Amino acid sequence: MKNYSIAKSRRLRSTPYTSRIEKQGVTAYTVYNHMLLPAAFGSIEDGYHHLKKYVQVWDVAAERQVEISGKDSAKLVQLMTCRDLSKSKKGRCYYCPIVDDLGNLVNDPVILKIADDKWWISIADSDVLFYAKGLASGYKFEVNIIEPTVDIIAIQGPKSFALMEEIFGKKITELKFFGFDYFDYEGEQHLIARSGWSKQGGFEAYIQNPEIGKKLYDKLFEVGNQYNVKPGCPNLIERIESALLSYGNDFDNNDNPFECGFDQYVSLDSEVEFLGKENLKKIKSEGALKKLKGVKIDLQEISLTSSKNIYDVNNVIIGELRSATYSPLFKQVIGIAMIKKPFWKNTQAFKIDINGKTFDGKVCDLPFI
Ligand code: THG
Repeated sequence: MKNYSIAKSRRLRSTPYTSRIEKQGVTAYTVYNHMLLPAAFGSIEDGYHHLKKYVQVWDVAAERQVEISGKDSAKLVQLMTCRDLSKSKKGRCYYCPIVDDLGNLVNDPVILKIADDKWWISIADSDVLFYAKGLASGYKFEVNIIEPTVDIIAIQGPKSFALMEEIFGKKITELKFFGFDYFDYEGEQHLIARSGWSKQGGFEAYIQNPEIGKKLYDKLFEVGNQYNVKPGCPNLIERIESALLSYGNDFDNNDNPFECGFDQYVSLDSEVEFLGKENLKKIKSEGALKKLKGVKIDLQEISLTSSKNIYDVNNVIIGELRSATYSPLFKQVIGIAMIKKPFWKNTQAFKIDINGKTFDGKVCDLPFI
């Protein structure tokens, strides 16, 4: 397949770290929230093995924040998510499906409760800012909605703990998963969470001062040298093996939370008010008609740029493959597919056509590991 370069412009926003990752050898970008998100530094498989063993520093500034503050901020944030946030605490992150009035998914952000009247919605790739502004206007909420200057650096991998402790001190190792606190660097306080889009452990530093951000970026490489630190990015292989879902790839606004396995984040029995609640109750009682599942295919490589139908032995379409990669762990192609009822059982065999050849596959549970 021929590859094309991406034409940069003001609209396709750079990050404070772009010049650094380009010096370090970024080889592919994707676009995320109208911003450059690195997609590869050479071989994705090499990056995968390195991420599982050492530590990587990622420019994930494209995980933009939608800041909602003011008297009605808690009401507006709750209106947008089906997860009950009534008992949420300051200093905690919450993985929250954002849904529309039909109960379909709009985004799957991490929501940070900064204060009782201030929230950061750390969004996946869709325009939550405008969704929030439209709702605030329609409901006449007293809120202020902005995209603040926040450019996240993720520090991921098993050696991230030692590296971060050296820079920020022992206190950072006491952070619980999905907790955050403030840490001093260059005379300013920085919000750092124990989170990130890998299952290899790590942190995300929400940097509000780009100049200090660049200094921290360089410092991570200076101190990280002894831990074999490398520049990296969300890794396709690692995230599929771990079943970290990607809005726009694995699911979108045509899917609801039950179809995507988000059942634990849908609080239908709570008192809280959110959009789509009645529709979600109806969908739940009727049962989902399709579900995201894992698949394993007898194939050694794949490059997926759109969804691909999969068929049973009678050539009936039973679903579509939405993300896929070769997995060094399973030594075959694995993927995430939306499978129709009643074909989503784990023994289901299927066929898929790739470049004019037919390959066999099997449906399995998510996550793979
Ligand atoms: N970090 C931050 N913002 C983000 C992402 C991130 N915004 C976009 C995107 N990633 C949002 N999607 C996800 C998906 C999964 C997780 C985080 C963000 C995740 N899930 C854990 C899991 O599945 O095990 C924990 C979920 C939980 O139980 O609460 O980490 O990565 N800042």
